[in-house]
Amino acid sequence: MRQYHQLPLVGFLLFSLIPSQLCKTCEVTEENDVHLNSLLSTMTTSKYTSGTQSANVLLSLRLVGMQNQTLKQQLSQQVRSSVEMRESNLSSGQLAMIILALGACHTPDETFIYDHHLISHLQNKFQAEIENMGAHDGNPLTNYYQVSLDVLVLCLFNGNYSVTKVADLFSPENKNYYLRGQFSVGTFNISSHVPKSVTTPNPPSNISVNYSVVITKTYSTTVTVPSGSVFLDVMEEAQKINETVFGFTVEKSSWGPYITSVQGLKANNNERTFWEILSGGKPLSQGVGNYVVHDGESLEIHWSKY
Ligand code: B12
Repeated sequence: MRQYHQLPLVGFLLFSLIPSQLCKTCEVTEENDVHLNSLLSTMTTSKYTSGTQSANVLLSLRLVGMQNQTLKQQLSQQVRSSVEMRESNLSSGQLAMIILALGACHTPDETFIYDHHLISHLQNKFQAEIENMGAHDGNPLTNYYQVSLDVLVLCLFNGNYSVTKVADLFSPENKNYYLRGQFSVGTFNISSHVPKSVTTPNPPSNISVNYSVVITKTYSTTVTVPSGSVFLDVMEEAQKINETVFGFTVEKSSWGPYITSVQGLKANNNERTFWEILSGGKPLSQGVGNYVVHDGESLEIHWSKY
C-alpha cells in the first residue's frame, strides 16, 4: 500500500509536533468549525469495541480540548481495562497509542502508565520489533507505522532506545520504504468512487458485479447481491458459489473486517504480503466492510506485496 511509505515522514512530523502539543490544544477558525462538527458528533456518539479505538478517540478529544468529561472518563476506563485484560496481546503500536492517550494533558490517568510499568513493556515490544527486523530482512513484527509510534512514545516518556539504531531505521536509504522503486506517494492512485446519485424512483433491488481472485492465475465469477451491499457481501456470495476458489478468512480490527487469507493463502508481515482489494484495477481506499459496490463493477482481490 503506497501510503505506507509516507510513514517515516509522518513519524518525524509527529516528533516535532507532539512534545509541545501534548497539552496544547489547537485552534480551529469559525469558518472551519462546520467541518469538524460531524466528525466530533460521530466520535462522541459511536460505540467503541476495542481499547485501541477508544485510545485513538480519547487522544483526539484531549488534543482538541473537548470538555465532555463523562465520555473521556468512559473511554479512559475502556483503555485501562484493555491493558489490564490483554497487555501481553497488544501489538507495540497499540500499546504506544494507549500510552499516548493516557499520558496526554497530564491527567490522573498518567499514573496508570507508571503503576503498570507500561514504558518498560513498550521497550520490550519495541526490542522484539527490532529483533524481527534483524531476522527478517528489515521487516518488523507489525509495520513501520507502529515502529514509529513506539519511538515517538519512548522518546516522549523517557524510555530507553538506541538513538543510532533509530537513526538507521528511519534513514531514507531504507529499502523497505520504497514501493515499486518509488519513495514518494506523489503518483498514488486510489479509486475514490463517488456513488452515482440515484434518479430513478425505484432503484433495482439487485445488482451484479464481477469478482476475481488474482494470485498467479485469475479466478472470476459473477455475483448478484442486493444494492447497497459492501465488498464483503460479494465475497460471501462468491464463497457460497465455490468455497475452494473463493473461500476466505477475515479478522476483526479497529477499521472493521480485515481479509487475512483467500484460498488458504495467508498474508504474512515477514514476507510483506497482503490481500489487496481493487475496483476497476485501482486499489480501494476503504476496507471490505465499508466499500459499497456498484452495478457492473469489476472487483478484485489480489495477492500483493507492499
Ligand atoms: C500498515 C497498514 C497496512 C498494512 C497492514 C499489515 C501490516 N503489516 O501491519 C497493509 C499494507 C497490509 C494494509 C492493507 C490495507 N489497508 Co491499510 N493501513 C496501514 C496503516 C498505514 C497503519 C495501520 C496500523 O498499524 N495502525 C496502528 C495500530 C496500532 O492500529 P491497529 O488498528 O491495531 O492496526 C491494524 C489495522 O489497522 C490493520 N489494517 C491495516 N490496514 C487496514 C485496512 C482495513 C480496511 C482494515 C479493516 C484493517 C487494516 O492492520 C494493522 C495491524 O494489524 C493505516 C494508516 C493509519 N494511519 O492507521 C492504513 C489504513 C488502515 N489502511 C487502509 C486501507 C484502505 C487498506 C486496504 C483496504 C488497501 C487495499 N486497497 O487493499 C488494505 C486492507 C485489505 C484487506 N486485506 O482487508 C486505510 C483504511 C481507510 C478506511 N476508511 O477504511 C488506512 C487508514 C490508510 C488510508 N488512509 O487510506 N494496510
